[in-house]
Amino acid sequence: MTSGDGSLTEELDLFYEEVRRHNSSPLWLQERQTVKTVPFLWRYDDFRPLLMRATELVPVGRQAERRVLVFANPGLEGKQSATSTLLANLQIIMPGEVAPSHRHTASALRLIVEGSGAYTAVQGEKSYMDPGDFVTTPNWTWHDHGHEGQGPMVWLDGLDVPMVMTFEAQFQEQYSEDKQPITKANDASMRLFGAGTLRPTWIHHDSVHSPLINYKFAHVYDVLTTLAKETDGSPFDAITLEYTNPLTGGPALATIGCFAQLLKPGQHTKAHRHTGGTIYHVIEGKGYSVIAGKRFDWGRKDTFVVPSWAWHEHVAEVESVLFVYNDWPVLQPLGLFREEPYTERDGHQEVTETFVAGPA
Ligand code: 1HN
Repeated sequence: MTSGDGSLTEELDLFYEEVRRHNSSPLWLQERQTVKTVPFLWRYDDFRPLLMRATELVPVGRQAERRVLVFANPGLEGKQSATSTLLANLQIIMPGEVAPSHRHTASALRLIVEGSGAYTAVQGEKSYMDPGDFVTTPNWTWHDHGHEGQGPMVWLDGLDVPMVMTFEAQFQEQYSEDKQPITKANDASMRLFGAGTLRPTWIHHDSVHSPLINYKFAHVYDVLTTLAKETDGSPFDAITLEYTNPLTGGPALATIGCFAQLLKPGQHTKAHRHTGGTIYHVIEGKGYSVIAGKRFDWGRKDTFVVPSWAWHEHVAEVESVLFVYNDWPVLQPLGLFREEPYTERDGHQEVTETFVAGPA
């Protein structure tokens, strides 16, 4: 029945062509969905010179509202994002510059990398930022940045832009002036809500996000190191603290889970995997992570990605503090969060490859 098979193939081709003309596609021919995000690392030493060159070539203003270099995961061709749902960028601002006020439905966080004297203003409140500070810009809040100090100021931006774009819920508005009016005392939210266990009863905060703008690193580091005297934390995640909304105990940002992780000198966590592509930024320290069998050496200010469902474990050569963020607040209530420990080889992966950082 050779000729019969031939005509069947021809008939199938004709059928597929007709289905395509109907703007449709047969499910049985579609590629099975797999994780496209790859483990990757961007070294700060490679990016600092690029950021400095950008300060000479590109002024911040209404043309380039933010001087930002976006980390593009090579597994996510054309998407220009660190994971499928989150952005990780480095932003640089120089003394005297103002990144003009706007608001958008994407939520943002800043993790300060270098410098001082710059502020972020959010909804009428200014907060000056120092290295290691975690600063929130919840969705649809007016925000602008300005630098009143000396020397370059750099931070890591984390945003849920790809998630918001997937939902096609992107809105953006410019403020009528570069700077929004300041209507509150600097860091007013820190005094009102920073105590965490004591809630100001006369304030009604009508938002799914934390009312706190700046979670100062000095406090976070103090809590981490105090706990480190008593515990190693989780075998998989060491001492990890979540940045929470003090009014609910939930995540600081409704769409982005944010954490600070302390690894003691010599600490080697056990491997596990979970859904939720995760971005790690090294606030301080030195060590390496094994991600899907590949070794990623990291140092201060480097940023790396652990894709969803990738085995990962961390090794600190000296005391290390990592800032960690992912999309768990969206996955969890939808029943999409899963987690699994690595049970072979006493919980440690075999290292089969070493990642070489730097330009292609
Ligand atoms: C944004 O508004 C900022 O406000 C930084 O600093 C990075 C990346 C994509 C979209 C909006 C900022 C951004 C951004």
